[in-house]
Amino acid sequence: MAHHDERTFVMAKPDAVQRGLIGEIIDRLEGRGLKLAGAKFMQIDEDLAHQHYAEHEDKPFFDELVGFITSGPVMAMVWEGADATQQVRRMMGATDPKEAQPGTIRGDLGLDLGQNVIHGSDHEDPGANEREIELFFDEDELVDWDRADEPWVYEDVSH
Ligand code: D4T
Repeated sequence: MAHHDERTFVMAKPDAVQRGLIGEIIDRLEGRGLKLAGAKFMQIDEDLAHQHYAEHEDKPFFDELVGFITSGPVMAMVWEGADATQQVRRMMGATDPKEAQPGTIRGDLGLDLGQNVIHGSDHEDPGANEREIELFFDEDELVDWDRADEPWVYEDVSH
């Protein structure tokens, strides 16, 4: 099962929460066959926002970014599955929803770069998924379980 247990950090951003899109986001990831390993409905404070977006500290949009991500509650989640990090990024679509393909989460649900619905760990940044999970979750907040339909998602899991 080892190759099915990659974990990635996903967040329904404040715009998604305010627009009632938490369920739709979960629905898409769950329907794909990914497994929810942790979830936390929470308010991000200034300090956590700075840590999460540390790589953007010098960018002109940094203050706006921190203001947005702390502007209301978010749904922080950990999802698990084969190639989970890259597959979630593909499902999210391009960073700017105006450029994101129809069929992707941002391409179907957003129109503005500054309010782009969802965050997922960058698969091109090695270790980003584990770093972000650690930033938002204690290990004992993550649940290790088997989804009943795993044999129907992965052909090498026996029935
Ligand atoms: P996140 O990190 O939110 O999942 O988005 P991406 O990984 O797809 O994109 P990113 O790190 O390059 O950007 C982080 C975040 O900043 C916002 N943003 C970005 C912005 O408001 N103005 C900008 O010019 C850019 C490039 C959108 C996502």
